[in-house]
Amino acid sequence: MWRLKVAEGASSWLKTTNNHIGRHVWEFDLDTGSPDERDEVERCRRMFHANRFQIKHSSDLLMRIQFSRLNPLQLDLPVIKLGENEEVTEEVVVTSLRRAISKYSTLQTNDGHWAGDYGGPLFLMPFLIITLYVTGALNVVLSSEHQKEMRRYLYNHQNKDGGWGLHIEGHSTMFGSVMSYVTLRLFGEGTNGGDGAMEKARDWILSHGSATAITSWGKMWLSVLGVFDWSGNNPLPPEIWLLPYILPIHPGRLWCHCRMVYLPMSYIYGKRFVGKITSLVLELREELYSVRYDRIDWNKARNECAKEDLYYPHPMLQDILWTTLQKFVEPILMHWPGDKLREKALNIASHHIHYEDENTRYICIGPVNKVLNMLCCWIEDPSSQAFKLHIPRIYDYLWIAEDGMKMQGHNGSQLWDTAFTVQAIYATGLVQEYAPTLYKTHYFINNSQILEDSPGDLSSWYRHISKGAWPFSTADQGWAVSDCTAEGLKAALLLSKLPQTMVGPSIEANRLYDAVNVILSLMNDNGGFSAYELTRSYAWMEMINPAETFGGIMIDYPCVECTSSAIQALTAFRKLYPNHRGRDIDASIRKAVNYIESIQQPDGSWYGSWAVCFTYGTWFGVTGLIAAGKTYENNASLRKACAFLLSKELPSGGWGESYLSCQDKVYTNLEGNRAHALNTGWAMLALIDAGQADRDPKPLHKAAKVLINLQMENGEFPQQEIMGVFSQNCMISYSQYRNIFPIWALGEYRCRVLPAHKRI
Ligand code: LAN
Repeated sequence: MWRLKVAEGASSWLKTTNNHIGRHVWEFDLDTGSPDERDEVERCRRMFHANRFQIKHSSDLLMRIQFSRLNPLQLDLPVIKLGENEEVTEEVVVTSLRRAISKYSTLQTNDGHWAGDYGGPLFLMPFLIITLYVTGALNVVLSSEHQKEMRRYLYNHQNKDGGWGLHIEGHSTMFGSVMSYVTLRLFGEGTNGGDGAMEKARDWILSHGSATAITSWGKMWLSVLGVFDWSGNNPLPPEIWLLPYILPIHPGRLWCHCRMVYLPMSYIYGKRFVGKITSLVLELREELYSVRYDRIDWNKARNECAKEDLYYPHPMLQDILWTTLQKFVEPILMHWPGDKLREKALNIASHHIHYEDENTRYICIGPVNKVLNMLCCWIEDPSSQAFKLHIPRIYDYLWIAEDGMKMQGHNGSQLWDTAFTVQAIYATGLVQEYAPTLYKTHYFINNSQILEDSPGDLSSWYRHISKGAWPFSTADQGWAVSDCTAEGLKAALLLSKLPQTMVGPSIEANRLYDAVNVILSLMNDNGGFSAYELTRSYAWMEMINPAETFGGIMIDYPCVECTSSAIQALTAFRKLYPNHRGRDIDASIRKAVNYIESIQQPDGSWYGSWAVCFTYGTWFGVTGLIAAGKTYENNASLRKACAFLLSKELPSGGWGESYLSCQDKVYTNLEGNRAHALNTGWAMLALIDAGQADRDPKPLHKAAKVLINLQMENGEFPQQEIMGVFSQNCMISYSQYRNIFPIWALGEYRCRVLPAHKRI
């Protein structure tokens, strides 16, 4: 049976700053699990498979089965379903909340966080598998059980038309299809495997332009594998790292994710690395194209891209740039004496790669640079320590659910979910009852703060300060994020208001000051906050964004979420510590408020960058302004925002926003106008904060009823459509949200709407 292990790391190859707090890893153990338990797991797998075209999101049932055996829950509370004419009463809400929080508490890990599926994108596992294949480590790193579950995952997420999407809910794309097909082949599937699934996949690929039409990231990975010629790639010269920092295109000025992904890519490109040409590689060369491999026009292939994949079409400028580099610059850098410069550039790239590896304890900033860096370490020296140190951290990214094993978009969302959970439980007014849960969250938050800056001269590594920040996942991952710091700080401050006998010792003031320092340091001149660093270059850099499937990746853009979180954290801090940097804080809040108002859409909404989309963004816009002391009565932005949200409420009383909202930047309901618990929760939280209860509580009553009726028999809320997003076009799972936001919204409803209702 698969078992989730938490806060463990037995290998001497694993480095940690905090005893692995926050780390969760699945291990296969033949000897564990009763026959009952195994049957239950099998049943869940069969159910997922049978419904896979209707329900694409798994519900983390393997983890739930494990936890329900570990922490059985006997609840003597009635399951409530409200009829059309029934009112939501205090008793109903409290019962629903108790059922929800009690169940959710049983899913908490011993170190105080919530583990869960952070999958969604379908291109990540193929990157890993190609890396493992070319380094010869596939069967060393992944047991046959791992591989079986990964195959299951791939087949489960194949679309009806035979292709695969960019993410689990997306339409088929060349990128998703070729990468998944190749991965299945590397796992040993035959061309006619999977009951016709492989043939269908190949048909999809060949009838949509074949693998020459894959996106640039796909081209790069296929080249590594040896099934695409490097000359069919647009240049990624590592020499860009030798340019002076003053230039806006210097990589040190890019969004850290973009920088960290293109860094190892440029190393691999500079080396034109190709894995061993095996017989399987030769077969793939035949399978992926409609013409013979040696007849492919690679120069033409450089700029080909299937229309299904094209989210961000290259402007002409890019074509000119790449062609110039390809025709005139690369030939110089490939031969003496130009190759001396290449060597120097590769050396510098290698330094930056090792710096990133070491300072994330080989987890890296994300899944893409994790495997790229690992590959670079191997290319540099197959028997290197660095490569070996990468291996145990692969498992930090793998997650198994009833749909199979996947590579996640991050090594988890531990801190983020825990910080929200604290606020959600706090909002319900039931903190006394859930003190043990809060105690553990406190321990986790306390032990997940980043206590040091990255080593060395920060500016020469293009790093911002991180001492006092909170990360998105774990302290070992170590990258500071502005809003994770803000939400971490908010949670720490709330917990510090509760008796220490109940929730454990508070975090010392000095460490909170450090967090405030990080937040203040991250405000841009325009008052906006971006995610990881200050915005270091210009939006026009997007013109040279080479990734056809992703938008807005070149620089760290300020966004409403991060700015609002910063305001909320700073105002909460100012209340408790009025004497610490009061003037800086006031000035910062004032500017941040202006920024938020300036980016409001004409219809009153805000556009969220990290979840779907207008309900999420508007929740942040509203809560930011309210925290800064604005009110519905004195602030036109808030009035417009409320009108916007109310205009999108469905006849049923909920909200349900499709992921298409992100792609198209136009508010789009879910198919069939279904309500989604998350959009409903966000809209409720915004409206309640903006005083809707005092004006007209009816829309809130209806919304609360929708949430209560969505609640399942076991107390949890259902996993509905995928709601997280990044780079405008790729969806990502936030598996704890399904409980966090309904709890939070019903909590606020209980404490702020029902009493107001009595007053009216
Ligand atoms: C995340 C996850 C968390 C997210 C929030 C904290 C929710 C947000 O408010 C700020 C941005 C941040 C930290 C974020 C940035 C982009 C990430 C890291 C991700 C969405 C998780 C995966 C994604 C990463 C870029 C995926 C790799 C793909 C590339 C296109 C480089």
